[in-house]
Amino acid sequence: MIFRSPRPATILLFFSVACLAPDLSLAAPQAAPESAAPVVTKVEPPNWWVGLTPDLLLLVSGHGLEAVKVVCNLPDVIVGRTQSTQNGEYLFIWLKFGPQLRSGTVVCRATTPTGEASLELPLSVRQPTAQRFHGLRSDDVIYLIMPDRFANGDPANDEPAEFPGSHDRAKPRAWHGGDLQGIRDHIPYLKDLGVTALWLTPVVKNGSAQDYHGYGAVDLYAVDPHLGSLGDYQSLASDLRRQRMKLFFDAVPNHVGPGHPWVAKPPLPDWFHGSAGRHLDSHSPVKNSFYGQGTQGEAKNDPFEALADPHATQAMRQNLTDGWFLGILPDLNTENPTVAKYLLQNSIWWIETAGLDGLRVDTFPYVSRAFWQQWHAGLRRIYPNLSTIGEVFHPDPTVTSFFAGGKKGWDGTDTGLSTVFDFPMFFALRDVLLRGAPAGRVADILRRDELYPHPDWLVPFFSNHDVPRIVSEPGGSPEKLLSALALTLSLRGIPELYYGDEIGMSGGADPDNRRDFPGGWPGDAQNAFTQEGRSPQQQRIFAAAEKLLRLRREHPALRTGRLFHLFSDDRSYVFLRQTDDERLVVVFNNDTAQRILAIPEASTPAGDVQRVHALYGEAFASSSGKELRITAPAQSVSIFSVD
Ligand SMILES: [Ca+2]
Ligand SMILES: [Ca+2]
Repeated sequence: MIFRSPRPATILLFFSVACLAPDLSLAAPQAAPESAAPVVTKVEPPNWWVGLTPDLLLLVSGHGLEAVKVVCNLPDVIVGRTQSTQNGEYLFIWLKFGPQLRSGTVVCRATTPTGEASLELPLSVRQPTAQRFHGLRSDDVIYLIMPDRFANGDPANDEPAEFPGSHDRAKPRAWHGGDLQGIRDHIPYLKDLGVTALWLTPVVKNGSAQDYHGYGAVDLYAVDPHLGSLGDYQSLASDLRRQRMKLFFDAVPNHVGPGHPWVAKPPLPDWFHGSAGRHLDSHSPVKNSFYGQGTQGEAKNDPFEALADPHATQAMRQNLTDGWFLGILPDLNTENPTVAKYLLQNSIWWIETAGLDGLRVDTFPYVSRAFWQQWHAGLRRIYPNLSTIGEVFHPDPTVTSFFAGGKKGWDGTDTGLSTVFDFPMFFALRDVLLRGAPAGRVADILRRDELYPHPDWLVPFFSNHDVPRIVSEPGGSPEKLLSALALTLSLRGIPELYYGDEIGMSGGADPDNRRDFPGGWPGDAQNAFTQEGRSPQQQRIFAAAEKLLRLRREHPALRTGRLFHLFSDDRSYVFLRQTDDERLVVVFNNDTAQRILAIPEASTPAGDVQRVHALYGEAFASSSGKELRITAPAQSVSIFSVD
């Protein structure tokens, strides 16, 4: 998660609202009299599965939980040890499962000096796994949705009773009413468009009237009531599965929201890095010019250089990994084994509950690499094919590749992460298209692919929920958007698109880049989910996106072909994708005028061309036998097959 350049007033408002918002679902119990009988208000995780893990850590909330003895009713559920904390407001129970464990409800009784409390843990048989937990493949295209802003399928949940005043479509930082049902209703639209995997920003319960974005969790085991129920989330997942589409969950092990009940009462004294009153700020002292880099360019990034740098001191890294994000978001102490176990179980619970195919992992560099290694090992023991995609918001491939799994870094640690978003390509595309950087910058990013164990798994993109829409950036235009779209869908990797870019939605910096999809709300003046509802401009962009996605499905070279540079300079970049069966040439002209290119074929995979066949775009190309002659319109991308 990134909050781009928030104004101080915004932070203050966010902070104060979040802190003041009561969490009614888990109202902190009032201090109980010494003699009061123990009470259980919550058990995390709320349920589990037979045969999934050999043991389980329960975090029980309530009061008077000064257990002296905990006994469970099933012989194959063994209480290993227990720990009562916060004057009996939490009770940790370490359970071990025997080999004969069967489904059913475990009932455990905690005896305390003042009485007895019982808690239940339903254990179920796992759903068949064959159609679940598939992970990403090269034929996938990811579509990012902010559920509050996509479609309102259920107006009844727009303003849940426990969040009065939270819904107002006129306010860009309020909840707008989009929900999981709205996404379910538009699966046919997404299927027809040609995307195959949905990444939703966090659906977990958030605590403040401004947390429509989902990154301020107050309950890691609940769906936010604005979005629907856990059942709605499971239904969305199974609807997608029926369409052979995939679902990615946005995991945030780095932090919770300021309104989480843990902040006032941590389950352990070192549950967080620091406390609400005393903590580091994620803002690092290496920002700006430590490495001799200026702050030129519009796009900003976080200073992760120190993490990838074997010569950096602990002091240079500590703010990043242990600081509270922006000084606001409570940073979980992922070095504490109990916290780490809680977070691993939480991820397993969501994956198992919904049959997820993968996780998009927020603020990846802000968590210690040792944690990631352990977390991934725990996930892969159960889900060997699951994909994880890390957010490493940085333009330098030497930094982003440091966090990709499959190799050890200077610290001897392999994070286990499947892949990362291709932020260096994002920065390059924006700089080339909007800020006059040489077109060859695209090739310059690609030449560093050797740094990644799996460059073919990189996730190229040109837009997401943390950056202005490309059409609304200075220098932006529908033509620049179309170039970005065509490049993202024809470069190597598994591309990601941001909802609304397929119709050229506009929007500046957060939260303006999160406008409601037109037609997602009953009574909207326009319905861009349908062809008749789209303006000619929207339809032109939509048709291009649909066609590019279809070409990607029809031509394996666009998905898995080897990529060769054919030509690159300040204004143009031409590359070839090749499989055993086909060769495709992609021509990107960033010039403001038409351009004629003559590209030598000798000693390139573009040699021996007999025929050139246009697949996409308005360029004209032919082969003389010695060179490809291409006439490329101003600001365009075109694709040819050659044989
Ligand atoms: Ca709704
Ligand atoms: Ca952290």
